[in-house]
Amino acid sequence: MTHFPVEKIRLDFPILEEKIRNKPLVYLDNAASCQKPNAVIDTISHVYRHDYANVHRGVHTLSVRSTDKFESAREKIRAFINADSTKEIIITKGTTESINLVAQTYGKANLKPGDEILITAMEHHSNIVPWQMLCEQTGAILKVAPINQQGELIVTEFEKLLGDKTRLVAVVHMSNALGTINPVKNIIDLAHSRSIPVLLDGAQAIPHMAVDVQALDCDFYAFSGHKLYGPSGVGILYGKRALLEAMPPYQGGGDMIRKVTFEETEYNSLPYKFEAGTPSIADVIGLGAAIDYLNDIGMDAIAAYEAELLDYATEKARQIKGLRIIGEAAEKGAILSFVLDRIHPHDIGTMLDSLGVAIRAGHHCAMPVMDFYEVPATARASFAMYNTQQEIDVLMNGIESLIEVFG
Ligand code: 7TS
Repeated sequence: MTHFPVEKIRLDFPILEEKIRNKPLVYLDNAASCQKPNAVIDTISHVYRHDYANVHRGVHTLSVRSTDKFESAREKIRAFINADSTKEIIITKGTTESINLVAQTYGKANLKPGDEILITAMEHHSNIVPWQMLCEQTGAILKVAPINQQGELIVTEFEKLLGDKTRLVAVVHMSNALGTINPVKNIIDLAHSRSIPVLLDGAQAIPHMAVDVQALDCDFYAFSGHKLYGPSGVGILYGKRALLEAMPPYQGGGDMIRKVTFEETEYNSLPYKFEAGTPSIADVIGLGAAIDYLNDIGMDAIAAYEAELLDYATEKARQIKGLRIIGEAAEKGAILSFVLDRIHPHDIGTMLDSLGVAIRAGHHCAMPVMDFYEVPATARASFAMYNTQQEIDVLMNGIESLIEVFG
């Protein structure tokens, strides 16, 4: 293993000291949500103890202070994904809300009956259902690009589905059910050569790799704070400024207006046009602290360490008879989905919990992926930068003893 200060990092995450059923916690459910470092917990606590007031409203000291911290977090988020301007950083509740926002604003304004939206067969429900709802509202048609048995997008088929009627491509950057990292630059170039905008669902990619929205040239990028070592209840929609300027607002209310009369309302400028109501102030500032923390470690170092963890886990898993890995893409992030002969994933999850190991068992909000592999569910171990090889050993030993008893 290359040197990565994992032991030092672990000390920053107080929950990792918890005992679960009298065993040390082995937390391998990071794709669902990851744990929070002291830097984030303390920042949020500090805001409520010292800085808290509503933002963008008051002239009083606390309101100015919380507004400054809130807007400085927006700038940290901008820099983290290398967006051109903070006007392009819309604060939402999470990936789900970010995608719904695009569907209900850009989508409703631009789609006519017969127009097409192109997604892939490995999407999370939150990058399927908002488009289905939009199709119901507009008469547009949802097209789905297929995947192969390794769990990779078949790019030639994807390209064939890009047609005269395609108005938007919406693709997951890294799949939560399979771990597949999609060739998003290639996808974007193919779509742009036909002047079709591309939304990337970055919920899983963002904690595992450096993301540069300008280098990718994506039109929209959606992610959640809680999968990025930050708080839940806050997420981001990045959008290219020209697109966001042209889009109608999402929700109406305070903060998103410049002038209101009963006859007419003038909307606020970007990014506030899309941010109706009081945001999750302390959590946004907490997300800024998560980004500072990650920048100190370095996203490239994190990606390299997690790649080693995944290789180690994959190699161990391949040695277990009766274990089938679901998702073996050549480009893969730190997610290991698997099934065992004759043992239901929920039983795997329950049994591993008795050993202190937290994994997720289920359809992972990607039911079409389960249908494709003809499994009702999978067990999924998903790794974060604070996981270790020793923890993977605990997982694999647990699986082996489970097979011995029930297999
Ligand atoms: N897109 C992907 C690829 C995801 O993995 C998730 C959440 C979402 C969108 C939605 O994010 P949210 O923060 O708005 O809920 N994925 C998972 C998961 O794999 N297990 O629990 C949540």
